[in-house]
Amino acid sequence: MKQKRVAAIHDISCFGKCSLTVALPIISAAGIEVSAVPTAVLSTHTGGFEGYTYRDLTDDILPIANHWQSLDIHFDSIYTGFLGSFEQINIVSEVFDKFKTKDNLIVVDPVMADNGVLYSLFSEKFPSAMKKLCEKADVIVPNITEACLLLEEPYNAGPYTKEYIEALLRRLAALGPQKVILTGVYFDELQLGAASYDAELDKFDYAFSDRVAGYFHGTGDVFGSALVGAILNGHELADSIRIAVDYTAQSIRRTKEAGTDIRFGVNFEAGLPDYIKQLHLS
Ligand code: PXL
Repeated sequence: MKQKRVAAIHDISCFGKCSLTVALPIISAAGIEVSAVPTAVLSTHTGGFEGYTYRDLTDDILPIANHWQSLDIHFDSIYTGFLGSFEQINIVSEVFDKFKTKDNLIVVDPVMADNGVLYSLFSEKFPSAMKKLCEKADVIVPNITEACLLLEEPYNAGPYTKEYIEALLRRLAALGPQKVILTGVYFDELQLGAASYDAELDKFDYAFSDRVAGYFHGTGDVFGSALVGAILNGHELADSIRIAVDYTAQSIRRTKEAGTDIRFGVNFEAGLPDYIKQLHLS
């Protein structure tokens, strides 16, 4: 069987386990080749550390893509996450145009906010640019805060109802993507998880896990990467969100039990053998 290949377009936060340092190991463990486009190099991610370095690599993105195009390299998926500026969003949109085919998957995680708050790095106008990028995607993976920003509506802290979640999913799909996966979904205080909508099948699915109290950094990227690995291995959306929710929740539980600083990221590494098993790769 031909090995699948993903282009992962994210920053490298050298310390703190998120973006490329999460996407590379998880998607590789799923048996998929990962080509990396680093959009910036930071000493740490921006979630709770002071004085981090930030080297912008915006000017390198198109030359990398152009070189790959000259080599006739194709991708089964392009997976984007944290993008640092409007210019990067526009350039990534151009990269989509270069590599989109009728059967590959553009996956956009519109990383920009959480818990009702836009990350401090971004201006109020950033969500409308991210919305344009989402319109070009086949799959989007927002959390509820990002979903509300994309739909230009006030944040709702929850707990949610099925009607609310399904209305959000339908409206997000109406922006363009055929598949929408919403994270941070909960109907009561006991469980937390994800909901998905496949517009072509008009089908909703849910996956939950017991809630672990606290906020753990990088979990959106762990979830997104595990999801990309599952989808590209041919799993249905319902199965893919269950695999990604279980893997992320286990990573959080392990980290909580170890008492690790929540800024340092979660221990996703110890769960890789089980993730591979869930994908039926071993
Ligand atoms: O995990 C999302 C993320 C990725 N990259 C950087 C970040 C964040 C979230 O804060 O700061 C640099």
